[in-house]
Amino acid sequence: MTRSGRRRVPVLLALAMLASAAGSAPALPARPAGFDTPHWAQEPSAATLARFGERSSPRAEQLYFALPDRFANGDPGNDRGGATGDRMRTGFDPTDKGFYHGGDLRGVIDRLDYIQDLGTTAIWLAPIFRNRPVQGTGASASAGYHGYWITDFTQVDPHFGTQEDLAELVRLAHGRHMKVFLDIIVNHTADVISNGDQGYRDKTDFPYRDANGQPFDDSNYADGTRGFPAVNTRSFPYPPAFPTPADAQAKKPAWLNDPTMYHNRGDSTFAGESSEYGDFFGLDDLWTERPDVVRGLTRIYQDWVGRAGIDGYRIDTVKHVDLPFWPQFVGGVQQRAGRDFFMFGEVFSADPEVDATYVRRAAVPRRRTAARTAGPRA
Ligand SMILES: [Ca+2]
Ligand SMILES: [Ca+2]
Ligand SMILES: [Ca+2]
Repeated sequence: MTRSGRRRVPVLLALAMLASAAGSAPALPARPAGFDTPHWAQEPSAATLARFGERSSPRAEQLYFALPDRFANGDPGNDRGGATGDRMRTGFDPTDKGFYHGGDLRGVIDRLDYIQDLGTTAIWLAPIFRNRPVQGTGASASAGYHGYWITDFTQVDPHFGTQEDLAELVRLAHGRHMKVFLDIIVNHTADVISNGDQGYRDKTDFPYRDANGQPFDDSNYADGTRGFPAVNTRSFPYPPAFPTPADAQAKKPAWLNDPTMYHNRGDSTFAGESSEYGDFFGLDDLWTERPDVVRGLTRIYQDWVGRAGIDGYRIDTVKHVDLPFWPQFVGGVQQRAGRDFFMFGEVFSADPEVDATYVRRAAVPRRRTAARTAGPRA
């Protein structure tokens, strides 16, 4: 996800790297079963990490990133996503780069020859889950054509087609020995909740409060081993609210409509604590330290493994989620999908030490087959 919902070229970190010792880092939840043992005796230098990242493998994938809305329009019948009315309702306006242009999964299916001829071995689909069609008003209005403003995590967005279209795409790609990865988001949902944001409010000056009004530090519970305090809408620095009654039912699964499942601290300044706790330009930032949120998100993406037959996930905005979330999430998805289910993620940074943290300490898996040829084993 990028600012204002418009994509810049992301710095992508393939998390399919090897793990190292956590060193003196704070305790994290247990790594999923089978996670690799350390390969470095001590913390590797930035130069060592960078050299490792440059290695290539004959078994590496060549990914093609497809933004379905902008790739090809295979079915003009779904251009308005089943809605009627003007572009503020349908999101469709091919004359405006901030709105839907009509591309869909059928368009990707129809052009698999083209994609494969580029040398592609794996297709990375931008998020295909149902989005809020339009956010903002007036000149700042823009549509969810990019897919990063999800309201319903259980459905394919009707602008892009159906779950059957997705399954067909996966089946046909597999028939050509190409894999399909879905782009997923756990950091935030669409911007539905409003909280009177007047700037980020930090945990020191505005601690969370339990249902009895006692302050507590949520990070003490993030590894999932302790019961999370009872909270209510008065627990937050900004009391969350729904602008309309319809907004209170806008999301699926239903637990996402509980406003206490979000951080509610105002917009991120993209620095310090707010990088993990702040809203990404108003996008409702999930309380990923909370066990109910960890379980709910894990369940969502466990379910998609079975529904679509996909090969893995590309994970958005990894850097904006607390580290203890990841081993729990990864372990849960792999429990459903198997240990070879591949995941990689976006960490918007050019610093290899920052990037590597998410591989080495967050326990996002590598693929064993690739590591046999690419790993820095002595
Ligand atoms: Ca279409
Ligand atoms: Ca976050
Ligand atoms: Ca919001």
